[in-house]
Amino acid sequence: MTATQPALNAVAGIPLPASYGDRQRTGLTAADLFEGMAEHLFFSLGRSAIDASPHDLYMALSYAVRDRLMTRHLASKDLLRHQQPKAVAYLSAEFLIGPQLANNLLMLGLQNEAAEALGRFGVTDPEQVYSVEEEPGLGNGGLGRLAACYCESLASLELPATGYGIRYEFGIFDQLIKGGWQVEITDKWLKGGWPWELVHPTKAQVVGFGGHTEVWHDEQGRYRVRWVPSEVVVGIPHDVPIAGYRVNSCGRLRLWRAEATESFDFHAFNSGDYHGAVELKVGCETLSKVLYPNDGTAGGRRLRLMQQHFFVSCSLQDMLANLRRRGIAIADFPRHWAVQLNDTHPAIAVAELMRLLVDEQGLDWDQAWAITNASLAYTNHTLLPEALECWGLELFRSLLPRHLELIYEINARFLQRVRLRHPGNEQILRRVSIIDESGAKAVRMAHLAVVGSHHVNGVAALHSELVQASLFPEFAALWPEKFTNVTNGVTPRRWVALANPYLNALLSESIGPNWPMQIEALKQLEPLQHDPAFLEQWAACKLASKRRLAQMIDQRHGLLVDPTSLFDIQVKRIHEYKRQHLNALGLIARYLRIKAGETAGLAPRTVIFGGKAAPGYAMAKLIIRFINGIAETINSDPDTKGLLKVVFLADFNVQLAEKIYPAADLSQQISTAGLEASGTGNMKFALNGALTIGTLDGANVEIREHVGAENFFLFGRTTEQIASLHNDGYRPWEWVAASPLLEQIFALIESGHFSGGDSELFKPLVQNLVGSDPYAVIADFAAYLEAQDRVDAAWQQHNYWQAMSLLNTARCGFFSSDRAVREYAAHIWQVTPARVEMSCPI
Ligand code: NBG
Repeated sequence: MTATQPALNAVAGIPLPASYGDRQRTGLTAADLFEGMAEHLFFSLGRSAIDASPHDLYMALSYAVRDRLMTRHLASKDLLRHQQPKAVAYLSAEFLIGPQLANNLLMLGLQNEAAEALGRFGVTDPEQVYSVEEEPGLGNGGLGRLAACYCESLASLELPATGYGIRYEFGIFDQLIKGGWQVEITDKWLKGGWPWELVHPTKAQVVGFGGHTEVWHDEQGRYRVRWVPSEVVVGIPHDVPIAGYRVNSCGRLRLWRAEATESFDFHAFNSGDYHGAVELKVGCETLSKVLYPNDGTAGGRRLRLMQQHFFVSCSLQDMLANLRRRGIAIADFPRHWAVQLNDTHPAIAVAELMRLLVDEQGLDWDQAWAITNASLAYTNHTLLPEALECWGLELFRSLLPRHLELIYEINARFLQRVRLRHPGNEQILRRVSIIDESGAKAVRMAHLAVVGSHHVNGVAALHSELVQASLFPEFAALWPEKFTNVTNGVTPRRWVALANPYLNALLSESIGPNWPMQIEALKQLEPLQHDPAFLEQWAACKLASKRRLAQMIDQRHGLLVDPTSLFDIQVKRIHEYKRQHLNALGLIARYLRIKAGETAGLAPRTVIFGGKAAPGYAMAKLIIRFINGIAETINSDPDTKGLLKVVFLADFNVQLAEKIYPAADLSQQISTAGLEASGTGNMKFALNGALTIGTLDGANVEIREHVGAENFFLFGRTTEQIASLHNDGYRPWEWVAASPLLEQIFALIESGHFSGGDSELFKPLVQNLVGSDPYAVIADFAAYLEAQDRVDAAWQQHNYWQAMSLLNTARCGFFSSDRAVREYAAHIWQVTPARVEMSCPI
């Protein structure tokens, strides 16, 4: 061991403290990493190098990388302590952070060194080691992945931040496809050990539930309320360091795990009740057991509300404790913490922060409200009514009696304001009230979030307009300055530099290696659209990604696909509004055309689907079965050979996504206009050079504006047209009767052609489409086919397609999460970068 450190790492440009640790722990050469791995294999894992499995090597390398993050992690903490900059607290019930090892190597600039170190253990392809990592599936889809991209950008931009969430023991289920159906398997992501977290039992927080409230009077005779919960749970923080791209600082994810206060009830045990003795412990600990699927069902509602209060309370108490430790006055809370509520899941923060300030800290109401309001901001991620959380009053009262009292008070004061503005207008009061009294009484969490926050934003320009115009019109009229937009973004590090090594190499060579942090540099690609030699290189990158995906499809599904065919991809959660079934009907139309021999002008295609359906969402699961039925028929029909293949890739997750986005020629973003808040997959595809076939929905609108209408395949009704379609009495069966093609398609489905002769199987789907079609699949069908014809025609002109592809990448820098996070920082959070220039203390 040596005590000396290189003052500056040649690879990443990161200075390290000379006095700190040893080479195996902090050195950044391949030899240092190798030694670090060897040390961890031996001392941390108890393995000898001779019989180390890929998993052992993964663990050893991960520990070695984590060591290198530790200096940055501690330096960042130190900076917070001494410089006291304002920091972001990003509260989110979901964080879909994906595999950590390869990403952290990229962030630290250690990819080549790690490959070399692994080589010395006999590993020829590092991917063999990276791919054994179990990713923490602590999210359902876009919302959780967005939170992860934002944490990464915050770290890369050196904006001090903590992502606060829940350490679910079981994340989103693993998806198998059996007999064409989705089968859900428990996600045991922790089973092999997860090396990326640091447990801090001394920073535990206690959270109450149930019980009652009591009134008392303090020494000054002031009226005070105390909550006496009937149950308490302990939250133990598990910290995941979030590396920034080639910087000295490090962000942090703080995930709470629930534990019983007394892990064992000795009284019950002594009386012979062993089961009873552990029951409470088991009950409390189910709190952080499992991530809820976003299916909007009543199941587990109580537990879900408990989860929300649990992580919000732990996090707010943690922030207060942090101020206390640093000697900062409570009144300065908003100057030190910008608390962002990621959708309504953490909206209970409005009441909990009030409770902590009024009941526990003894602040008066107005002061507490000013602090709460100046600290919290809320992002809305959906307009779908089923996803706007409401909690039945009785459930709420039984779990959070004090919070309900506070919400009543907040509501009374708010409604008084509205009353003054709209004298005598009871209707408005009913519409905006935090308590919904239209049916069984319920707490509207979105209203609570809007009232308690200083800013409310939607996640794409169109979505933010709709948030103001249709979701919260009365609130927007009352507080126009509160409402704003921040269009989503995705990190170009994970989604291009890491996921697409071919494109990364080409970009670094043509526009310079700094493009991942200077995304505007992508614009420099534009003139290259006229350079045929460059377009060949561009096409070669795409082909390499397609080959890689084709190999994966073969390995996973035993299906051979042609990498030179057009890869036409739709990957996202399965939901009717996202209209995977529109894509599926389009496939049947294409199939019929092939069967009729009308193949002139058709581009050979591989159509790929991926995505999970919520376990309780029967129609979404039937759509998966439908796609698989179509795939089986088409793939086994010799007439389709060389023209069409259909693949449903099981278990879409971050790891798989990294292989999929770079391989797409065409990205399907075909939701019913007005229903997709933003979409972020659409951005990942476009940044990787896929062309979009899409509706004017969510961020598609802005993608089209950026890449140019001529480089985007637009189709379908606008939000207004969809609204008038329904207002005018939409009768899809008449549309079907008027279209020989649709009639033929439905007849074929009903004949059992895609279900082994079973004419019943898809009936619910057919009836839904022909009988009501709430998502206007039938109404947009002809336009969709016409747009697909334009795709076929464009594909025939190789260079024209490649130039369009290049322009998609060149013009999508706007969709970097760095831009989005900078907007939040400047307009909502008022936070500025805090640079770690030098060493951290030992
Ligand atoms: C989702 C929207 C997407 C959006 C992501 C991230 C929820 C509730 N909403 O359109 O459906 O891209 O949030 O903002 O998951």
